Amino acid sequence: MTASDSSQPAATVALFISDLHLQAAHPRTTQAFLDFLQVQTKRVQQLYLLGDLFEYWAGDDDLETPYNLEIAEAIRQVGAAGVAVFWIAGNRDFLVGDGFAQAAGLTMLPDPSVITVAGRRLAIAHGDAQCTDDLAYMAFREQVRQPQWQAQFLALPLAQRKTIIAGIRKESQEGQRQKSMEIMDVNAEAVNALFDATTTDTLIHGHTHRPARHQTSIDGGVRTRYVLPDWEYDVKAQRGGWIAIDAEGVIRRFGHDSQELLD
Ligand code: LP5
Ligand code: MN
Repeated sequence: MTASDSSQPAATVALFISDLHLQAAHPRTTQAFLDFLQVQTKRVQQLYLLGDLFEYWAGDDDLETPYNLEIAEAIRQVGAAGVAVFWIAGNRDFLVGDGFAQAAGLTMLPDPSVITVAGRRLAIAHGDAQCTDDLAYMAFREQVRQPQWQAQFLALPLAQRKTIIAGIRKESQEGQRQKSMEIMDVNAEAVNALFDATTTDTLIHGHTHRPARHQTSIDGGVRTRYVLPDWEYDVKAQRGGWIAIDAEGVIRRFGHDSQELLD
């Protein structure tokens, strides 16, 4: 009997999560993440963290905060158990550097990256770079992604960096109230440009907090864009979940309650 004849789904090979926005003030979300690592990563080969794992990252010297060290250590244990862990930075945690990567035992990847899982070639990204209609954000991103600018910021005392980040978060939240949902979503042309540049027809990304599977017909085929959910377990209407690829290359979406989302 071949695997496809079996009534059991094929084994999960790779898992994808993003936008957990982990912070000590959200203990249930933190616990949901730790449970996910314990339960779901058993027997998988790869775990992909696609950005905004942390509420914010002020620099690798913030590993002195016990909470951050606990998260890094939990990820390191997944790697030590034989899972290859990969990281794409989000707009909240792009200041993660080699210090954190080493503490968490993970490999940092560029945004976007092309990977092959179960013989299936696909692109992965955080998703913020495709929000090209959000001109204020694009200008902000352009500035803060410059290495020279980051070096200057990282030279400031940690406490001062955290104060500045708190100010930007406030600006960001206030700014988003003025922005339409369309402006804060990915731009279709930017997504197509990513598909063209990577010569892929499947993309997994986060950032927009609008979990979905979008299919678009193009000449000679279909392009599929999977969007990951953000995680929030410290509220009544909980959110969360992940994407899994099995040994046959089948992609599945799961919700905050670990139930498969059928669409
Ligand atoms: O994060 P999210 O999803 O809420 O919103 C994003 C965009 N906002 C951001 C900002 C981050 O939330 C906060 C940065 C985290 C830490 C980074 C490390 C250190 C950087 C140091 C910089 C000095 O990414 C938001 C998008 C939204 O996604 C949807 O795509 O709209 O974009 C913005 O809000 C950008 C604003 O439009 C422009 C930002 C103005 C910043 C003004 C600086 C004020 C300084 C105050 C200092 C006290
Ligand atoms: Mn984001």
